[in-house]
Formats: sequence, C-alpha cells, structure tokens
Amino acid sequence: MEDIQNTVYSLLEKAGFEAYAFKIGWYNECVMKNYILPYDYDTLAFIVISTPDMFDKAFKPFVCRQDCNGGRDLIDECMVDSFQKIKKNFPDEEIEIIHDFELHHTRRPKVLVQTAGHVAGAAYYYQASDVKNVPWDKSQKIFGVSVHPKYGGWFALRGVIIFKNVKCVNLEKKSPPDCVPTDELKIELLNRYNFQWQDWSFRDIVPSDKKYCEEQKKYFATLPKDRQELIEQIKNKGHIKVDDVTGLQK
Ligand code: B12
Repeated sequence: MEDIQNTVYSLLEKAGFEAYAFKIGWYNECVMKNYILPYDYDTLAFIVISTPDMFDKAFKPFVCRQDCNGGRDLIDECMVDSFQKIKKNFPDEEIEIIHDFELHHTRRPKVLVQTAGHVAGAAYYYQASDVKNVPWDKSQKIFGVSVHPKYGGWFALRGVIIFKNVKCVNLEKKSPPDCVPTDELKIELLNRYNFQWQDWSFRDIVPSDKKYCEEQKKYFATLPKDRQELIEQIKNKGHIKVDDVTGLQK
C-alpha cells in the first residue's frame, strides 16, 4: 500500500496536483444513502486536488498537445488526461476514477469531493453546521466550502481515485487542520463563498503560500465560450517542453 501511495503522490506532484489517501468507509459514514460509494469500508482511495502550479505544469502542456476547436472544456479534459496517466501506471490494479464534474443521469454528482477532502485530512470542509451562532435564516441554503491549510481557497478538488481491490486497514485517519478557527471568520467565509464568490475573496480567508497567477485567474474568470483567444496565446508561447519536466507518460 505504501508503494501505491508513494507512486501516486510523486506522479501527481510533478504535474501540480496533490493526493490524500482515505478509506471509502470514512466517506460513506458522512454522506446520505444515495451518495454512498459501493465499496468495502477499508478500500483505498485518494482525493486529488489541483494546486496553483497545475496551470503551468499540466494544463499548458496539455493545451499545446491538443487541436483546440473550442466547444469542449479543456480543463476537464486535462483532468481526465492527468488521471488516466495515473491509471496507466498501475496496469495490475482495478481502478475507478470519479471526476468532480461527473453526474448521474438524475444530475446528482457521483462524488462529493469536499466531503472526500475533509475525511482524507486534505482541506477542512466548512458547512453551516460548523457555525455556533448561525446568522442565516433556516430556509436559506448555505453552500459549504473547503479551505486548505497551505493554499487557502486557491485550489480545486478534482476527483477521487479508487483502488477497488486494495484494503488499507491500517491507514491512520488525520483530521484536516481547522484553519478558519473562529465563528466570526467561518461566517465571513460562508458569506463570501455564497454571496460574493465572483470576487474570489473567499479564497483569501486565510493567508496562503501560493495563489493562482494572473494568467490563470484570467483564464478561470473568462467564460468557457470566450477562452479561445487565451488558448491560442498559450499555444503560441509553446509550453510543450514542460511536459518533459513532469515525467508523466504522454
Ligand atoms: C453542484 C455544484 C454547484 C452548484 C450547487 C452548489 C452546492 N454545493 O450544492 C452551483 C452551480 C450553485 C455551484 C456553484 C459554485 N461552485 Co460548485 N460544485 C458543485 C458540485 C459539482 C457538487 C456539489 C453538490 O451538489 N453537493 C451536494 C450536496 C448535498 O452536498 P453537501 O451540501 O456537501 O452535503 C453533504 C455533506 O454535508 C455530507 N456530510 C454530512 N455530514 C457531514 C459531516 C462531515 C464532517 C463532512 C465532511 C461531510 C458531511 O453529506 C451530505 C450529502 O449527503 C461540486 C463538485 C463535487 N462533485 O462535489 C462543486 C464545487 C462544490 N463547487 C465549487 C466552486 C468553486 C463553485 C463556485 C465558486 C463557482 C466556481 N466553480 O468557481 C460557485 C460558488 C457557490 C455559489 N455561491 O454559487 C468547488 C468548491 C471548492 C471548495 N474550495 O470548496 C467544488 C468542490 C468544485 C471543485 N472542483 O473544486 N456549484
């Protein structure tokens, strides 16, 4: 199991991702019935997050390898490509990959990545239930938000990798750092995330080691249908060589 962990961590790190191991049972204990993943309690899984480095280390090289005709979400495609490379490194294992954007036909997400990130100890998932003096009306739906101890809100939860036949009985459960410690700050965080998420300020609720660069911010702030010009710019600058640095198979 340690071998698997080390390989997953090092492959992803080179491409600007981080992975955190968890037992499927920890996740299933939290979620409602219809979100339960159909595996044994001790089944080994990883939640994968993209750090601010992903844009340069994985996305730009990916874009340079593509014939971009628009119409597809290139970030999603890049995530599929990056996760598949992990799978290829374990030809003898049965692996299920579930991306954050995958939905059942009922439009229900196939995995709740924030819950997975919390139980894996990666990023605390702040929900209205974490607040003692709730200022919101009961009828108001307040969406929860995850905060990473190193990246604050400057990261995304990209999906899970499940090693169907690997049991990790001895995996130690680590609590995610409660890096937004006071009730006031938790309320501020949830207010920013729910009511002014467009200004990105929820990402700065705590200081972070690294943030998205201006180019990355601009890319994500641009509607997918208007990203073609930015994609052309990335292609023209040419980042294909960066892929050699990641060491990931093409
Ligand atoms: C659908 C969706 C939306 C919808 C609805 C939001 C919602 N949370 O329901 C809409 C379109 C509104 C939306 C908007 C945004 N979203 Co959105 N969205 C999602 C998506 C695909 C699914 C969320 C969902 O449906 N959850 C279902 C509900 C029922 O889950 P829940 O409330 O967490 O309930 C569960 C927990 O409470 C758990 N539980 C119960 N008890 C306990 C106890 C503990 C301790 C724990 C840990 C869990 C737990 O059980 C419940 C289920 O049974 C996720 C990706 C994913 N696959 O998870 C991204 C995601 C939540 N979105 C994200 C973001 C960034 C946004 C936006 C800022 C836009 C953007 N992409 O930039 C906005 C901000 C929100 C807003 N103000 O509008 C990020 C959040 C990152 C973070 N740091 O937390 C995610 C994780 C995507 C990602 N790749 O990172 N989103």
